[in-house]
Amino acid sequence: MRALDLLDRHEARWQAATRHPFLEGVREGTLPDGAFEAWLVQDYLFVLDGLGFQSRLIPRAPRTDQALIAGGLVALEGELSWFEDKAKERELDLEALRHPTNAAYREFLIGLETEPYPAAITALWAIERAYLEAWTSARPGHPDYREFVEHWTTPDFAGYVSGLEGAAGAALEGASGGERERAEETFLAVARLERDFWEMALSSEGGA
Ligand code: MP5
Repeated sequence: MRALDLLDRHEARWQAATRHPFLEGVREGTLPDGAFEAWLVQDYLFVLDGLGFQSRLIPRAPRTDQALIAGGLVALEGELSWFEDKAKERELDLEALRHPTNAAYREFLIGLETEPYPAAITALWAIERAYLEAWTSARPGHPDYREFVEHWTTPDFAGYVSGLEGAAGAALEGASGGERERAEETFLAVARLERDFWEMALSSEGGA
């Protein structure tokens, strides 16, 4: 099973994760008041949780994948500072509570630590690929949000996602049947959590 096969096998659920009225609102500038701010604050907290997940993945990754994941980790740390700047510009308080949807995503990330490596790297690829596709669908983005659209659609970011695709593909190639099943389940969980994250933001209950 290649990582890309998962996208074909679960096309409808992947679409729901990466095409959403929230993203149309980003493109058209028609988001309800507070929705973008709710997303921004919650996503900052998500990235903090991602930093933990990704740092714990490095020691158990094969040597061939460690530089890729470590590079992603450094980028995540830079992204946190970027979020802090953006929050300041918009006068948003990042000391918010996690919305239950975000808390569920955090629990999922923590649970990945006990999943086999092929499932964990498939999940990381799916998380990043979801954002690449989602923000691409919002291109070029309303001027109020354009820099966010650009952030997750750069050639560098697309290159990182394809590096993860290669790593996930190689891990799945050598995986047992049981490990592949776990990878497919984690992929589906990412699709569901990503869709729920947009729903959370659009309902503006993100705690901003
Ligand atoms: C990403 C994110 C992308 N920031 N938020 C969610 C809910 N899903 C995926 O991850 P990164 O590490 O910010 O590129």
